[in-house]
Amino acid sequence: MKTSHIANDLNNWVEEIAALTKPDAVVWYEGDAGQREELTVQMVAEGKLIRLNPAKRPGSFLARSSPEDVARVEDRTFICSTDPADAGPTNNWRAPEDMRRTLDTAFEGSMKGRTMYVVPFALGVIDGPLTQVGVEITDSPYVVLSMGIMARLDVRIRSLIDQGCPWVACVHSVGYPLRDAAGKTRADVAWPSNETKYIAHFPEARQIWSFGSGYGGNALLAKKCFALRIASVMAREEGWLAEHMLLIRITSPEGRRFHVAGAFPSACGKTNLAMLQPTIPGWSIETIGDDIAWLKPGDDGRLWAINPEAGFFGVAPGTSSRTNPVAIETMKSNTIFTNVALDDDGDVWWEGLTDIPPQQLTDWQGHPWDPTSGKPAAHPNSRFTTPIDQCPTLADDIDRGVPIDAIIFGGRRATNVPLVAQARDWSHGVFMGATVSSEQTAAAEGTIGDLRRDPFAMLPFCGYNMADYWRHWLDIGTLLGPKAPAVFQVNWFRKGADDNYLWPGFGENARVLEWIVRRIQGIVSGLSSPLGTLPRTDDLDLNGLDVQAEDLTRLFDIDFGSWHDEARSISSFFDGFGTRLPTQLRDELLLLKRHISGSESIAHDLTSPM
Ligand code: OXD
Ligand code: MN
Repeated sequence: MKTSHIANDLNNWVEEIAALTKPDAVVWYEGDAGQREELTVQMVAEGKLIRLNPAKRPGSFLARSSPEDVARVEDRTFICSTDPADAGPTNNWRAPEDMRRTLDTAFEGSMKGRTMYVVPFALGVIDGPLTQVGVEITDSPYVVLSMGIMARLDVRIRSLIDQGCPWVACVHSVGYPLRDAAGKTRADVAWPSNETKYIAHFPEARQIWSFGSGYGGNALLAKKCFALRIASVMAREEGWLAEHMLLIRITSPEGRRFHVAGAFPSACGKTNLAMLQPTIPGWSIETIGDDIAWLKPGDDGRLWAINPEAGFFGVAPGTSSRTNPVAIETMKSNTIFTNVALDDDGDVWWEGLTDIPPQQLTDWQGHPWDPTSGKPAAHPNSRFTTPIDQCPTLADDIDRGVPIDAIIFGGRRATNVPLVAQARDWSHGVFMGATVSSEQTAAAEGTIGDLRRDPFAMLPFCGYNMADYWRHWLDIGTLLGPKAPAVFQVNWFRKGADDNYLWPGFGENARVLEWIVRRIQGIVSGLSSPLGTLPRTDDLDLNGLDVQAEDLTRLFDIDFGSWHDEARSISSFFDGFGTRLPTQLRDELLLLKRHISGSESIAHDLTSPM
């Protein structure tokens, strides 16, 4: 068998992958609760899962990964398009034939001594307007259980495929066979993985091959690999958008509903925003999704969106009943925790969950935790994997999608970027998205604190040339015309001279969302600035909020000197895309440069609300 096989017939494909990887058994896993229970019992017996105290955390488990397999591996993530230019300068490209040869060798016998699971899944509800299906083959029971939470498993998917429904073939192996070619056996370990890792995408063949890692972002192939990288390619061809965006419904005190999609780089509080509890009276927020949105122009000319996922794979540290009570409620049961600490009551803990850690803790690697060691008890990228239907703020009536009123771009910026600004128009909005940048966190590699440009929060997730992706966004805007959503940029993370955050964040971010909604309605005016339309401070509801006047000023301050540097950095970032960069984005940059070098005042009143 060769990996170049284009998957058509599901059963043949399963046989071919089994012939390549040589598992001891092949098991179909289609969401049966009894089978799930059996698998957890087996994994507990094998030391691969720890059952948490059922009185405290029913139906929940802790998994501990090997210390080398704790995050996405961007330098081992490949886009294997025929033409390297189609992968573009922001992706690692490998020639498809080279990568297939490499994978043939890596996967040869990689499942010896193991069970190969076949997991058909849907992204979106079966029969939903934007739903796609796929099949993941994996030798990791942890992946099987997690896929059962994150995607929709259903026996009907197999028949859909048999009837000709297109599907994405996803092959995953932890790369730790229990028998080698000579027949020599070795014992299993709690978290098998391989030093060598490949997360390979074949956009033209619509295939994903992942080897060597069990970590969610590398191994739950429905998520980043399919729902973003492969789906972004499908979306461009088919006229829709696959985005790294949360989705929420905001209801105003008058009972009007607004739907907002938001792109934020990894670990910028996206899950918190998706589950935000407004502090301002009369407003409510319902959750639709916390990580990925698929959006498509509808028959009515508006942009409609779904969350293709069925669960949350959230970062645990920092999540508490103060920062995100909804997430805490959601993960009370039926949750798989990975790399968090364990208390002596059989429950979980992580930094930030409580101010004072419990007396006795076992750290994420299974050792007694010494609070004076300076090491965290939970890994900074430790996770909870939990079903979305346990979320108390989950919106109902969303299976057919929701019409999007606003798109928000955010990043983690200590300086320069104001608390909120509205794009002048769609092109300016695409420019805002294309220039999103964030200080690094633990979800990806890189030096923590470094600034990285993360256009549309899609830098590690766009399956094709980023410049073509921007063009696609511009084209979608042209198609939507006046029905296009309004576009905003936000930054909850701006700091003052004393290094403290200027804005309280969390539930108080509803005050910014309120302004956004009032802008959409056209009932508040703004101040035009080189960075877009800023709020007049009088229009922000700051009742009951302890923000000093000078901090408020700093939140919207535009330092022309820093913006000269920022424009230079954007310019060199854009240069990397050569002639594929859409001219509209070059024009936006020129406009920015002109605005910041002009003698105009920083902000001036807009006479009319819009
Ligand atoms: C995630 C990420 O895990 O964006 O959602 O890295
Ligand atoms: Mn994400």
